[in-house]
Amino acid sequence: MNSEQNVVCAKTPVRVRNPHIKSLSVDHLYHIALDTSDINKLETLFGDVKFVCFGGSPSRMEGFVDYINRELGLNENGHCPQNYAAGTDRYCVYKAGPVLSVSHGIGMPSLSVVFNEIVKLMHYAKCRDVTFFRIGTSGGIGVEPGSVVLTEKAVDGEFSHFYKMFILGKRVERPAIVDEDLIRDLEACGRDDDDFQTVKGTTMCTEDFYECQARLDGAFCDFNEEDKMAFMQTLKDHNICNIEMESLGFLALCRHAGIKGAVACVTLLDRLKQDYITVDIPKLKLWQLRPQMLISRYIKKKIGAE
Ligand code: R2B
Ligand code: URA
Repeated sequence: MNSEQNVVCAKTPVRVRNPHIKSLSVDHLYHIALDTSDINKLETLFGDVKFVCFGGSPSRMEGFVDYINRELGLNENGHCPQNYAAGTDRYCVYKAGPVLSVSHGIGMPSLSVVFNEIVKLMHYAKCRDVTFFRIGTSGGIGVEPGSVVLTEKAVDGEFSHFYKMFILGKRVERPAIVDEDLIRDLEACGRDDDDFQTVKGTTMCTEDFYECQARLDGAFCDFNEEDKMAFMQTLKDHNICNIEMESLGFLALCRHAGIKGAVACVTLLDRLKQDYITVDIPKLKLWQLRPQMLISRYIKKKIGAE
């Protein structure tokens, strides 16, 4: 890549792939309770965002913004972080310096709604060079519980890496392509003295937590332990090392939006051994910090705050 191309890449704006947007007098980002009636305000508030970190639960993402504030030496007065989406209880949006911390709820439909609105927000705020992360939880397959898995490949329940949607009655498939450089850089953020391992692997992304993840403890189940273990072996044969519910949509949407993205999830249990999550709350809180630590180290490296 020559230096001119480098300069172009270094100023990549967030684009919205929708020609109709231009004709809206006010765009209502309904599920995050923001709108474009004062577009300058959006730029002032969010124009410096470089990293958007998504995670399932609002309280975890509030905790994450506190953590980033501490790591970057911001908010020294200890003010409560402001939830910019406080006008709704659908999602939360917090900010710490160049980092936006956003909840996405459970599953790809919920993720996709907030993803659309955050991409538009980044566009209206004239953000440039933005990287998206999903920082989440998952069930491991033969991986020590508490490990962090960086998704090298995301597949659905049929081992396909295409995120499928129905648009105007037609099936649309968008590939989930991982940014290998970003994964390599994140892997390099793991340290020898970490008390957990960081591994790269294939993630299976499902439509449901129970039957689709081969659990025997949901309200419905038409298979037995033997069937489940045979399926777990099939997952191992496909090099799948964790299961969760958003990676495929997240990575496909990042690629479709032209935004660099990666998924880092801690494993809460080993699905070869159990279905229910038994880790106690204090340990769960520590484990949930692990992918946050990796992303925070990456962010600090990128902004030269180390
Ligand atoms: C991981 O955990 C959630 C289900 O408990 C889901 O959002 C996911 O991907
Ligand atoms: N999240 C999931 O989707 N599955 C698990 O087993 C644990 C967390």
